[in-house]
Amino acid sequence: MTDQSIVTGEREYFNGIPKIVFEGKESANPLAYKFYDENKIVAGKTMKEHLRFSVCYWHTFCGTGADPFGPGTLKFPWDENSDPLQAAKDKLDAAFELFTKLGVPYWCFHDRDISPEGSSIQESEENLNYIVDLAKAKQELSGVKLLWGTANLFSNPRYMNGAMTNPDFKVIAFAGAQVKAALDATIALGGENYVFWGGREGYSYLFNTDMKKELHHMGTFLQKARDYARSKGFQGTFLIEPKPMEPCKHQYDFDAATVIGFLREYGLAEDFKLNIEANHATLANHSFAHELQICSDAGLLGSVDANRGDPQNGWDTDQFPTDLLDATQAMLVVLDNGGLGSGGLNFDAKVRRNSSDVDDVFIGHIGGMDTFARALEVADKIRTNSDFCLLKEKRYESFKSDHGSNFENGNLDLAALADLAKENGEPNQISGKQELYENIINQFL
Ligand code: XLS
Ligand code: CA
Ligand code: CA
Repeated sequence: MTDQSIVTGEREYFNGIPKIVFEGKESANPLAYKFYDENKIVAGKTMKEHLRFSVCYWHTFCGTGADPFGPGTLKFPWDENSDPLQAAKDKLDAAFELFTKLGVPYWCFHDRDISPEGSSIQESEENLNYIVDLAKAKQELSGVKLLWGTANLFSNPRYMNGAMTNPDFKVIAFAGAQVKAALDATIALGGENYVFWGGREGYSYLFNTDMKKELHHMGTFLQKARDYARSKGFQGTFLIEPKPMEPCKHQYDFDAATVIGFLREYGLAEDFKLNIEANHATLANHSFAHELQICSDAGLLGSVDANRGDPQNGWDTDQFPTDLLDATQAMLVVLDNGGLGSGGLNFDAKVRRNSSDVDDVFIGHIGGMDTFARALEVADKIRTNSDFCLLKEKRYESFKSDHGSNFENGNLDLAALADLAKENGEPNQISGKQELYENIINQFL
């Protein structure tokens, strides 16, 4: 047995694809990193430590490219076995082959990605536990770790009206069983985070929906999920992933600001942070960096789903991130935040429906990893070799004066402000210098 097959099993699924290594910018090899050199030190840490890359299970091993106009185009050899549990086992072999060949430190999954739903809750739990045991052994052999686990509370038709926010209590109880098992699985695999993305938590029609009640149910459900996981020893971070629409017309976790308000209202902000997906940010008419900044300012930046949308359309295309400017702006916020903590950069991204070669999924991940490796270096240079940070600091320097700092600390009342205005007279214009900031970023790209 080779080193690889000890981790992955006897069969090679990504035939002929070698372990991907760093070859540098001049390399013409599509199956090599041009910028991601995992041991390279940037801003005091290795690239691997900064970027904490993760592969998602659902797009890469479950998404065959089906769309409303036609079936999947990607034929996965791990789906061939007619026994669903054997197929799940084969898929796990393929997954660890890809993780280890790419050299990513993390992976993440939904319960139903890794194991089939059974005909009863008990059977589903047995299936999940069976695969979790196998995954645990593979994690130990390979050193690949779990960034986060989650439960798929949106695909099964029972969740057509939502899970945690379903108008029927029986469905909420079902969701409870599923989340309990997914939390147990995440804990068993040493997951560093647990994600709640509000799949069908939202509404399609306002006038058949009691929004207030549904939001209260969601807050209560999340409190109980937290309490359960903590009682079982989970020390990781819970994450909520905002998205404004799709599948619902209106999703309750619309954007970062909405979610932060919700977490504070329900006493969840001590245990929960946010998982920001780039494509969801743009669907909410925000930039990726804006959403990260909102979280960072609240001390709630948890993790990132690194992908991109298509500027010409309005749905979640989940493309691999290749836009260097966008990634650099994101990394400026991440570096300012002091890193990602227990989060990571998870590629919630899929190859296009017509990218049907076996190497395409590798090329997609390599491109995403190189983009963020480059963005990390560029952002670090902007921060350390230019006036970029200083410019912003200077913009607010009037708050360092006695009066400015008194105001900031809440020690100046409105009448005192008015007196100071009379004393100071008309303020001088101070330029915002936007073009200068933009030029500095471009200079380092
Ligand atoms: C869907 C979401 C989903 C979450 C995990 O749009 O991105 O994949 O990341 O449930
Ligand atoms: Ca996502
Ligand atoms: Ca998405």
